[in-house]
Amino acid sequence: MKKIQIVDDSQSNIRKLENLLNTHFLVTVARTGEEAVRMAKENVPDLILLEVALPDMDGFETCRRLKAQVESAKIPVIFVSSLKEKEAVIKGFEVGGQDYIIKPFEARELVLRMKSLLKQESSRKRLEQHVKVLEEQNEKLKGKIQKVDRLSRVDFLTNLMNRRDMQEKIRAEINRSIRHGRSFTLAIVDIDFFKNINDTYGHDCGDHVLKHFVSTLKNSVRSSDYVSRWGGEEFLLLFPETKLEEGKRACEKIRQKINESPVIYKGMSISITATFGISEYRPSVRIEELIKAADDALYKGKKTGKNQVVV
Ligand code: GH3
Ligand code: MG
Ligand code: MG
Ligand code: MG
Repeated sequence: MKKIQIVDDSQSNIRKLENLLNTHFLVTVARTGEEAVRMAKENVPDLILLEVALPDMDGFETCRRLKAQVESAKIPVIFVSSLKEKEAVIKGFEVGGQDYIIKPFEARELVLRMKSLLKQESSRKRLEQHVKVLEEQNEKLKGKIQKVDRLSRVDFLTNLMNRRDMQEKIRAEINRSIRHGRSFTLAIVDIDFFKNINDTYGHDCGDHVLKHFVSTLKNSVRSSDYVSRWGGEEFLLLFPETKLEEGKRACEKIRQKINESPVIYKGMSISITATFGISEYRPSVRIEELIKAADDALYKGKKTGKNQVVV
């Protein structure tokens, strides 16, 4: 049953309305404007029948307050008043009323107007609910998309950014260099004789070595540098705003650190080395050329003894 709040201080009016509405609605009564505002907040009726002439504040002021209070802001208000001047009717709508009925009113007309407003209000609430559900679904989807996006950028074994994400990073770095006229350096690092490790100690050990290698890499670069898994046992390092010589020094430091930190696996100590190929970004060089230059340097390093940094 819909809840109707009558706001009136005349006992005969109240009785008349109650008799008319009691069978179809749950009726409550407020006798002053103040009481109406308080009851609407606590009870939240579906519709308010508001007399304009009230003992404390008039119905217009009461309506203003009802509309300014969150709990009652959306409750439809029908003014029921003996004021039949146009100005009064206009004011009723201006303060936020949904309808205005002039006394003496036709009982059937009042009930029909009430039903029409209640129906509108029900559809509005349904729509509001629907929008809420859609918004919630939207939020969930956004979360899922973010997760998928993250998964598509992160390497599962090492938690590093993967090749795809690094390629975007390099492109962004190229654009930054073009804007600011600064260069940057990248290096491709490849673990030496890694196949031997897998063949000798097994694939799990290989995985363990990769993770250890990655933590050495991450601990050796600056927080502004980027480390990615480029392929199986190949990693691409990006040094923003770094010239070739500086990048070379950084790689040399990392190379030594790798050399000096053997991997412990099941009580065994396994020494590893890595070869670095580096290239510096130069204006108007394309990403493919930049990466190929590092790759060529790496190849040269592998051909000429490994465990070195080659430009
Ligand atoms: P080089 O010194 O010339 O770099 O030789 P290499 O043996 O390191 O390189 P090669 O390219 O011949 O072999 C790389 C091996 O890395 C082959 C592949 O099975 C292994 N590998 C690639 N990804 C993974 C991985 O995720 N885990 C393990 N355990 N091995 C991997
Ligand atoms: Mg190889
Ligand atoms: Mg290798
Ligand atoms: Mg390789």
